[in-house]
Amino acid sequence: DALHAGADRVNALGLIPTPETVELGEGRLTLPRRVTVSGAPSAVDAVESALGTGTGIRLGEGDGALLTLVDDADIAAGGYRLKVDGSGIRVSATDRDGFLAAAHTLRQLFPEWASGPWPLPGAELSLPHVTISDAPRFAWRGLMLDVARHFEPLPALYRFLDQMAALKLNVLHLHLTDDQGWRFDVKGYPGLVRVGSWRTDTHVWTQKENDGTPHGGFYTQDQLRALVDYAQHRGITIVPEVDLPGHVRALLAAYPHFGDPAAERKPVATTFGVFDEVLHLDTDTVAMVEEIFTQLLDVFPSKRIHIGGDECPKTQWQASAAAAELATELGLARVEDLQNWFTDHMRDWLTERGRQAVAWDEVIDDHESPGTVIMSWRGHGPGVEALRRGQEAVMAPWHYTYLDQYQSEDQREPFAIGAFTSWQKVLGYDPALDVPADAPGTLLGVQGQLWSEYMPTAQAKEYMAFPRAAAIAEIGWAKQPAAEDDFFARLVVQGGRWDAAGINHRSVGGAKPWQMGGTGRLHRPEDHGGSPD
Ligand code: NAG
Repeated sequence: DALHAGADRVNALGLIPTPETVELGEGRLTLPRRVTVSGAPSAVDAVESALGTGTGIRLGEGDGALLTLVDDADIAAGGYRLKVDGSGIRVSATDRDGFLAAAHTLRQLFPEWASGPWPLPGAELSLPHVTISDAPRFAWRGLMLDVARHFEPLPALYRFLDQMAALKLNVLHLHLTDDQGWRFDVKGYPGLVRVGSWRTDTHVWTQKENDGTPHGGFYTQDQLRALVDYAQHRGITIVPEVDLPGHVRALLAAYPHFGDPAAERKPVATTFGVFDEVLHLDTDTVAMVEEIFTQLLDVFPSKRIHIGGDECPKTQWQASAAAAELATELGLARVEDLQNWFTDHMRDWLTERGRQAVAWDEVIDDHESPGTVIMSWRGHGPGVEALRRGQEAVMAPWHYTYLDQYQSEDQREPFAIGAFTSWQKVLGYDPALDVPADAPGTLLGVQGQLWSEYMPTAQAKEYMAFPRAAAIAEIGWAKQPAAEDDFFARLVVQGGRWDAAGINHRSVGGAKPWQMGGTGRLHRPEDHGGSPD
């Protein structure tokens, strides 16, 4: 019973992801708004940025530091030790990520309002006496945001990064291009955004017709550089994706000559699904692709760069004399191998520039592409296979990590893509399941996917992201699986933090009436359970 009461007290702190060990004392430490600090400037900078504006805390030099930041080479990469007692706060870590993580834990130990954008005047700021020791399980704890199907305005992206950092999520995979929109401005190819970033309207599945409303938007390279900077400062790597050689209707709407020479020109797609139109991979097209990636590398310093590779139908190539000729020239046995050739070409091209290709798992169907990081989405199996072959893998199986699926079976949920993935289901997923101990590859981590076909606004994306992103963070960070009721208790507290920050999360107590589909086009149809595609 005493054990249980202890666990309840720790759960009530609402720490997410769950730290390795937490020893909770009895007293509390009350802090002034100006906290004296000692430590290396980089550590101080990390802690200050992560504490956020909501606490109202400013760090400064002075006698008798209340906050002591210590460099300790014995602590694991990204990990930290944290002690709060009557005399102050002591944080040890060995790198910037560790100090950032410690500060985010500290922030969660403050009252919920401290997670908001501004301090509560006059309110007391205090912390429980506690000793925490912590380190991440995986290096890649990601979320993918699809800004192609529905454009995400920049301020919403910044808010998103803040929320990721608070949960110790450290990779934002930005899906920048797709059939329905091209969001990355490329010099020398102005049509990509002038034509490719807009569509005339959007298909509304529930009404079986288009909505008559144009949709679009794109980012300039400087806007993205600023975003990358902001993310980097918070320990988050932005991995950009330009999805090729399929999912290219937006590109081909602007530059049809990079597609099948015999195909007719089509507009940016206004419906969703998989389209036959793919790149015709001749020298001109490959030169264009390389130019796009040259500029992409210039904006995104991330070592890992996503080249797409999913859902590339081979029908156009199979019917094309030009594609057959190309395949012969390249010495390929089958015209279908053009995609494999392209994957390896881009992998080598990136390697020569000190980067590394990431691709969706289709690229290892009947093919080896050593050195390419495999993002396992069609299930858990392709990732395990990649690890057996000695490749690196990120687990992103749709059953467990696709956050575009319904999060409850309530018929009033806002319309979603089909299947059902609750936070409990995410929490129950082990990214390392069935990975043989002697598999030569490296399991980098796990990632949640926010495909945005049916998330027209930033609010809608937040609703689908939270709380499930917290479960992604948990399985990516914690070495021990969390019990559902413990995590539930923590999520209740976390919900208060999201409220303070104005995040449109789905409360664990159930969606608010105004978050339900309500009337009209976002209402989930009675009979809807299967995939709309
Ligand atoms: C897949 C597609 C994606 C789509 C999503 C919807 C991948 C890698 N590809 O069909 O374009 O938005 O599922 O859940 O997921």
